[in-house]
This record gives sequence, structure tokens and C-alpha cells, in this order.
Amino acid sequence: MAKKPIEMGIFEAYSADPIKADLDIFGRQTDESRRGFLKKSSLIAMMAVVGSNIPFASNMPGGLIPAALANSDTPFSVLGKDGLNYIGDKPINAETPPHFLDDDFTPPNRFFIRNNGLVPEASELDPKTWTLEISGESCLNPTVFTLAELKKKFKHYTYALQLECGGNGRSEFVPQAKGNQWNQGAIACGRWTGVRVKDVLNACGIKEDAVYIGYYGVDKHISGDPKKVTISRGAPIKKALEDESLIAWAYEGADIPLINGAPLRLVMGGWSASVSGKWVKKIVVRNKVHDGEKMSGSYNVPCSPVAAGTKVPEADMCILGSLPVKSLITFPKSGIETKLGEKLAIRGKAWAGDLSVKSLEVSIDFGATWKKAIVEKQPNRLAWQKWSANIEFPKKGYYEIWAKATDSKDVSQPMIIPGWNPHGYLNNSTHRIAVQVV
Ligand SMILES: Nc1nc2c(c(=O)[nH]1)N[C@H]1C(S)=C(S)[C@@H](COP(=O)(O)O)O[C@H]1N2
Ligand SMILES: [Mo]
Repeated sequence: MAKKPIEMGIFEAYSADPIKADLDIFGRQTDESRRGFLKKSSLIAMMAVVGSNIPFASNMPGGLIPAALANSDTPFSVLGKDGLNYIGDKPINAETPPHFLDDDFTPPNRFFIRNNGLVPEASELDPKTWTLEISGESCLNPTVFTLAELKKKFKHYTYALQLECGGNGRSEFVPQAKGNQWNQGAIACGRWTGVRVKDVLNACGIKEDAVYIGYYGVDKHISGDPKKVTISRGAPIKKALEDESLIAWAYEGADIPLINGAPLRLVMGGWSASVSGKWVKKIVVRNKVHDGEKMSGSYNVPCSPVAAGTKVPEADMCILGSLPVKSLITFPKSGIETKLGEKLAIRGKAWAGDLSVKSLEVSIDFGATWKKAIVEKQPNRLAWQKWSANIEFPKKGYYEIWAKATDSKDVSQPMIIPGWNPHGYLNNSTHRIAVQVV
């Protein structure tokens, strides 16, 4: 598949240069530039970009981004982001290729983007006027805090917390599960700073019947309909009251990137990141399982396994929570060449939802034999762990390196795609890369 220079069609429209491409501060196309894009991305441009003729071009929906690009290394430029792969533009979704997750903590420019609705305008996200309401039927004294009050009244904490979209890996399910076709890169881990959810909720008083919290953000519904809520998910009160559950304003020592939820977001590491509400304006304490938008109908899996392709009634679906053990090889990048006789130092990340990673093994013979890697300790609960190993190859040729992590309860990643489910969640199968030994 050809990788052409970034010059035409969508590429130009997504250039990081706002003057050239009429982008707003998020690097999104304005209506003006979108119209321009549709004109520019003529069939000829599209073919030049994918590198060959498109036999069924007449069936292609207008504005469709060729999957060849979504799955390539072609840089996608939302302003302030770098090297992400583009999954969709309405809503804006982008993932990080594994080799760009090699930093100990994911820098802001490499943090994936997952939106259900329309990203708010910067003018709606002013930290100076931002307020957070704590209310709900199980809140004793509903209170509205300004961001400044939150910062002043409560102790600040910083934790490294990994966020992974529950749909990460969805693209591998057969038959295809509907939704964003994520490869492996809807995951990031970095140091979040904020106040503890529990400190803030306790200050307002939690009734004894509290079982759940729910969040509300300010992002508008994808339809633009102001009456529709985009997403309002939450977590059991037990998860919300953990030390590491934060209402955060900073990521890696700076303001959270606007597209990742500034000026304030919930961060509850280890769980489907759908519970970590962005642009959070209100947190409700509930006396029942939160019934906000997308608490049912999505972000759920069959309570017991089903055959591929089965239609599962809503009553038999269970809400996503802590995610299963998983790992990535972040160095080297898949497809490299290495010399026979030279040791290859490989490394990556592993994580296990609410649990920790106990061990990780690598294989170069398609899983026949495994070698233990060194797995580092977590800096704190709910952070991913670094791993590394040295590999020697017996002769020249094509190899795959496979990595398989095991969690603290002795559960390992499956080698093949795990149980199919209607919305394509929880694919924690092993990551593999290609290596040519020359
Ligand atoms: N307000 C709001 N919060 C949200 C979402 C959203 O669309 N709106 N998406 C959720 C989902 S599904 C994920 S995976 C994470 C993604 O966070 P990120 O965009 O910072 O990577 O945010 C969660 N919080
Ligand atoms: Mo997600």
C-alpha cells in the first residue's frame, strides 16, 4: 500500500497549519475547509492517496476516509496531536500506533482521542468560569464548586493512570462488530493531577443508599440536537471512592489537552475509559445504577458468552467495568530488520485493569516456546507496567514476536481473539510484530 506525501485531499484539510487548512484551534476543519475538502478529494486525489484504482469508487460514501489511511502510519493532525491514526472525523476519533506508546508516560500529543459527540468550542471550556456541580438523590448537600474552589479546598494528588477504550482491538472481531474499528492504539497512560472524587463527594455528604455515580459533560450530541445528551456514564460508588479516582485538571504537568477533556475530567483508571467523563460539569450520586445516556445499549457485553453473530437481548447484557490483562510491544516498530547474531532489545507496556501484571512472556516461534521478560513494578495502582527482553534469533528469515501478559490472578492474554460480543469489546489477544533477520 502506497504511502504518498501529505499534500492533497484530506491530508491538506488535516494539515496542522491552521492558516493553510482553515482549522479551528482543535485542528478541526471549519465548514469552509470541509467544503473545500469534499471538492478537493476528487476520485483522482483519492486514488493517488490509496495508490491504485478503486473499482467500486462509485459506491464510496462522500467524505469517506479510505481505510488504507486509517490503518496506515500516516500522521493525523488534530492540532497538538502527533502521529495518531485517524479512525473517523464525525465524531473525531484517533488512535496511537503501538511504537508511539514507547514513552514511560504517554505525552499529551500521543494521547488517543475518543469522542461520542461534538468536541466543545474552546470558548465553552474557560477554566476561569468553569464550575462542577455535585448533586443527585444520594448527595446530602448538593454543591457547585468553581474550579478555583476545588483547587483550594481539596488536597491535590498525582497518579499515573491508564485509560483504554473498551472497544480497543474491535477491528479484529469476525463478524465485524459495529463501532469504531480500533486497532490496538486506544490506550494511554500518564500522570493525572487533580482532587480525589471521594474527598469532593464526602465534603458534600454521601447518603447511605448511594450505589453509583454518573457524570455529565458539555459536549453536544453528534446530531447537534441540544436536547440530546451525548454520553452520561458512571461507575459503582466503590470504584468512584478509590484513592486513585480523580477529578483532574492536569495531565503530565500541564493543562489537559482540550480535546481530552479540559478544563476538568474524571479519571478512573483500569476501567473502560468511557467512565472517565471529559469536560465534566456535573457528577451525580445515585441510589441506583446510573441510567444516563449510553449506560445501556452500548458499553456492555453479554453476561455469559455467546456464539459469534448472536443478537443478545438488552436484559442479558452486563455493563463494562475493569478491563482484562493486555500488552503491547512498543519497540521495535513492526517490520524492522535486524542482523543475525545481534541481540534485539525489545520492550513494551502491559496492564490489567484493576489488577496488576505479574509476568510477561515473549515468543519468536509462533507460541511454541516462551521466554520470560522483565516486568517493572507499577508506579501506583492502575498504571501500566514497562517490560523488556533481549531476543536472539537462530537463523535468517521472517519472524514474529508475540508478547503475552499474565495478571496477578494468573489469567493470561489469549493468543486468538477472545469471545465475540455484539459491540466488540474486550479484545485482549496478544500483540505481535514482524521482524526480518538478515
Ligand atoms: N464528555 C465525554 N466524555 C467521554 C467521552 C465522550 O464522548 N464525551 N468518551 C468516553 C470514551 S468512550 C473514552 S474511550 C474516553 C476517551 O478519552 P480521550 O478522548 O481523552 O482519549 O473518554 C470518555 N469520556
Ligand atoms: Mo471508549
